[in-house]
Amino acid sequence: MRITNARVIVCSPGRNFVTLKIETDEGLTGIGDATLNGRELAVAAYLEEHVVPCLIGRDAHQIEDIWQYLYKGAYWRRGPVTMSAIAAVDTALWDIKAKAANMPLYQLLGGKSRTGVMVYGHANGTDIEHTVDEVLRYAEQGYKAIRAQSGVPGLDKVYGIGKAGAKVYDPADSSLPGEHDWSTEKYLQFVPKLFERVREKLGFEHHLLHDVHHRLTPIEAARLGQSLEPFKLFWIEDPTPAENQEAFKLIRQHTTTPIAVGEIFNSIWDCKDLIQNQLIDYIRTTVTHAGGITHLRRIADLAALHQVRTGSHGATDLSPVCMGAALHFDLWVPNFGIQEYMKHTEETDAVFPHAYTFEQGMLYPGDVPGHGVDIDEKLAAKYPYDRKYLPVNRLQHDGTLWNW
Ligand code: CS2
Ligand code: MG
Repeated sequence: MRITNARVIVCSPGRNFVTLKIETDEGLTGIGDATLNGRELAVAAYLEEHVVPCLIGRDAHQIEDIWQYLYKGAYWRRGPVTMSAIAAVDTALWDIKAKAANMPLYQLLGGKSRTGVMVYGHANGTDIEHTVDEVLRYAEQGYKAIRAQSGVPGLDKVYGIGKAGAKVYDPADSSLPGEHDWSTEKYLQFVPKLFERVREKLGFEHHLLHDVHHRLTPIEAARLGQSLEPFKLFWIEDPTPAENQEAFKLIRQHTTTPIAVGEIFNSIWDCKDLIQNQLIDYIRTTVTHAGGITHLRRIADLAALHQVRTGSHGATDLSPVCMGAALHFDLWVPNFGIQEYMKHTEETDAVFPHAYTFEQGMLYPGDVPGHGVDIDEKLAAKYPYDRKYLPVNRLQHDGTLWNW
């Protein structure tokens, strides 16, 4: 089966998405997500200018060879742009192979290891009581695991909290990078109070999660982890930037609160030391940003050796194509932990019709051949690209640029 054509489709049904569609001489097509929030067109150009010409005429069945060809063949290995582009090709080819086999993708990976995929939803509130209400609302909807983020007293804008009245939190909301302010002192004082109150109202039946979004130093993260121990969190996420993997040793020496890292990683090399030294408990790399199903599988297998489980990033800036592929992966992967799930808008769901469904805190990928997600190209064409940036973060007391 030969690849005859590959096209990049950029659309913005509420937010920007980059999709690669591969066509074959047997009439089978497959799609992959290549969305890199805030830098979308870099990946679109990488695909159009440098990858697509190399795909035409290749055997669509040779997924591994094509992966190696694009990875080693670029010479310039790794990086989010390269790896998102490779991921889109890889995901589209797995989609095609599964359609050719007339099977849902999870069957090709090795079949089901579980009945469904446990997901966590996002409860975001402007203050403690608002956040508690949101957590309870998610619990009522059947979620077994809930991430809680709250506005911090004295801080104007923080990660996870949308504009007043916004139904869904979307950080990439302005035509130039927006500015948030930050105070580690205010945050560290506040977060234990938040989780104390959430546990008081919710009890201990549900899993609770929290995203620190790279804002603390290792010793501050250690202190946060320690202060949250009574509230038995499922994880704290990205407690400190992870370019320096060694930094996590210090956090580990001080706390038993589980740690999750990886949404901005793009290869096994970014997580190798964290995994091998058991410095984290969950690896959050995605199909889209970490080289597709082929590479994610390699990361998960390394993680399994060290009892690290998966917890893939699933924010709405990853398209439904990523979510569909991730769910097949999650259903199979032996060391599955949890999957992040934020509902896409109705506009996005209409552009990307999909087979996955939600019920009682679980997602199910469905049983149609392939990964079960399609793109309505006519509808997509009605939503042209709309440049948007992620925010930056500055220290409140003197304006120093901090980690967002
Ligand atoms: C986040 C994301 O979902 C998460 O855990 O950290 O919301 C992240 O900020 C965005 O995906 C950035 O594009
Ligand atoms: Mg995160």
